Formats: sequence, C-alpha cells, structure tokens
Amino acid sequence: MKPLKTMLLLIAASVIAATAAQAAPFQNGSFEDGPGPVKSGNSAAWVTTLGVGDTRLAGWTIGSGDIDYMDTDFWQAAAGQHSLDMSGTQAGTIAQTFDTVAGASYTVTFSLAGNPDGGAPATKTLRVAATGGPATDYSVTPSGNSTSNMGWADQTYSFTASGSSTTLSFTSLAASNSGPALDDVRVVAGVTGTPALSAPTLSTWAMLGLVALLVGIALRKRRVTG
Ligand SMILES: [Ca+2]
Ligand SMILES: [Ca+2]
Repeated sequence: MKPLKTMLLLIAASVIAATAAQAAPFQNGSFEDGPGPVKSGNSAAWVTTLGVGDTRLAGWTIGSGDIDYMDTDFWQAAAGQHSLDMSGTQAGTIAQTFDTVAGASYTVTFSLAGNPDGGAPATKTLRVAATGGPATDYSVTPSGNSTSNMGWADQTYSFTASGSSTTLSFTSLAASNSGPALDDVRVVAGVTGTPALSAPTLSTWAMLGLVALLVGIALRKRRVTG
C-alpha cells in the first residue's frame, strides 16, 4: 500500500475513534423523560418516588436516598410538565455523566425552589458538584410559596472540565421528605451561551481540517517529487 494511502486511512481511523469515544451529550435537564405516570383523570398518581438503581429518569442515576418525580398538576414545574423534589422520603442525589472538553469552562443554570408543604427543614439546601469543580450549596426558604406559586428562580454553577467527560450531581441536604425542588438544568460551554454539544463538534471539525491540510501537503509533495 502506498504511504499516502496508508497515512490517510490511519488519519480517518483516528477521527472515527475520537468521535466514537464521546460518552453522551447532556440530556433530559428538564426531567421530562421520566417514569410518568402520564396523568389520566384523577386516578393517576402525581408523584413517583425513585430510589437508588432506578433507571427511569433518562440520563440520570439516583446515587443515594430517593427523590420524588413530580407532575405539574401536583406542583407547578419551572419548565414542561415535570420537576423533582430532591428529598423523596429522604434526602436524595442525582448525577449525570456527559461529554466535555478538558480545560473548557461550563456554566450550569438550573431552576431552584423548595417543597412548599411546610415540612422541616424550613430552609432547604441543594449541593451542586461537578468533576473537578467545587461543591456549592444553594438554599431556599419556601415560606409564602405554594404548589401553584413555587417561586422558581434560576441559579448558576460554573466548572472547568478536567477530562473528556464530567459527572454533574445534585444532592439534597434536607434530611426529611420535604426538600429543595429542581427543574430545567441547562449546561453551556463558556460564558457566551454556546451549547455544550458544539464543543466535541468543533474538535471534530478541527480534526477534519487537519486531515485536509495533511492531504494538501502530501499531494503537493507528490507533485514536487513525482
Ligand atoms: Ca421540567
Ligand atoms: Ca418528598
């Protein structure tokens, strides 16, 4: 096989391998892809408790304790139809691992409220952490709020990726069945609002650009020497 052809095949193989190595894009930040139940009249349950090992919340794992999967007919969601009480019957943790570019900075925006049922503790705290980033606590006191007036407010958390994938986690510190409420998690690269998805796409384009450059050099060399 000619050296040029061999080189091109090796480069093509490396591009394909690099693309395949991506874990998964961030998904289901609004928790709409979950266990339901799809509400049907007054007979359907409006809350489903998810414990460790439950895989029904797409993209997310339940790391400890349990969480309540809420329908907006039980309490108003920040976005879509569903949100979470991060304390199900006890404090819970959820986590998701997704593609990142090592060294790139990311901003996580999420909607935070609190279970308004009046249960203890009065102030509900949610801990947010990402691989290589700081654990940061966010607190909310839902006094005066109700299921139809949740008082959702956006919060932001930033981290710099330490590898090609990052695990983002949310942990309730409310050791009861009444915790911080979470919805509408968004992850963007940098501070300009570029979707996180575009980062691996950019690196793929960069590799394709390198392929074009190397082919150009090889062809030019061929013309000169041939
Ligand atoms: Ca939602
Ligand atoms: Ca609960």
